[in-house]
Amino acid sequence: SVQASFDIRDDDRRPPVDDLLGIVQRGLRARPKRLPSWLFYDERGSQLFEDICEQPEYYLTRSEIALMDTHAGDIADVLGPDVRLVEYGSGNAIKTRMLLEHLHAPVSYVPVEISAEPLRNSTQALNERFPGVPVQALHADFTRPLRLPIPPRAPRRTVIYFPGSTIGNFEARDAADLLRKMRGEMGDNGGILIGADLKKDTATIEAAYNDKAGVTSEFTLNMLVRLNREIGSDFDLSSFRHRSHYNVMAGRIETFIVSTRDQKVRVGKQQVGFTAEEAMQVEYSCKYSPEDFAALAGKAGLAVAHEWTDPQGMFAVYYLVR
Ligand code: AVJ
Repeated sequence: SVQASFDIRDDDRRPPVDDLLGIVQRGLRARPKRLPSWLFYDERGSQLFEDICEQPEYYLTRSEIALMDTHAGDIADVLGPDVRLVEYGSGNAIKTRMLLEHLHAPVSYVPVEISAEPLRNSTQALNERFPGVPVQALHADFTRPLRLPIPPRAPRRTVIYFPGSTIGNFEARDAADLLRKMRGEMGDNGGILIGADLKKDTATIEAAYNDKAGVTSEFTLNMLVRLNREIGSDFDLSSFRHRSHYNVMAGRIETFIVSTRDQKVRVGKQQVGFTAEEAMQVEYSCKYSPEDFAALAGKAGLAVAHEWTDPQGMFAVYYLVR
């Protein structure tokens, strides 16, 4: 019988998160002020993101799952047998399970994740569900060069899986850089299986980032809760609000934390001033038409070999090759 096996390796070159104060102070000196969106994902923020995925307005997750439900078999046929599957981020792994269920004799599954706890949980769950697939988890920042673990046997190809439209959080230049990095890691015969939200009417997109129940608003403001706890700042939660709007020209959701009054906030030893209605930028979620996405891939030296959409045409998954 096949031995269940999983192992979690630490990449010692992960950037230390202990310079949180420095990162935040730098962002608050910028004009306009801006903070990086990865700051959303502390434990509470990760839970709130999962709650967002359940909101009726947030169509992205449901659409990508519907897409996998319809096309996972076809996708597995395109990837072919003996694939090493490297996933950027390890999320809650529903889509990964749908893919692994159809893959033909996968060589290994390599989740790459910067947060230790989610990585441990998803690694264990996947190993229980697919005891025949060796899991070689990598605790690392996927935006940096990766040292992939040696596979248990020679794969026919390495496929990097990047679902969830996480690529949308990167501005055009950074998105192309990340794809180019993946291109190097997958090798000549490899590929990238990547999910990206499609452009559509403004009302549908804006509703997804302004749900009626206010979960997205809480998710956004939780960033300040986190900073108050972790760097000892004193953001007054009742004096800031969430704002997300769709910039049609740029093709992206732009999310801000808006100060509702003139105020000063202590951040470390500094006092940071906010004027009434001042907007601090915290997230972009870029939307791509299939043509936009092919152009982005082209900038990274990649071509779209296949594309799939869900039955309602809300979301797309692309297979990119050299
Ligand atoms: C996890 C980056 C895909 O941009 O849609 C959801 C994060 N932010 N609601 C997205 C998010 C606000 C999400 N991604």
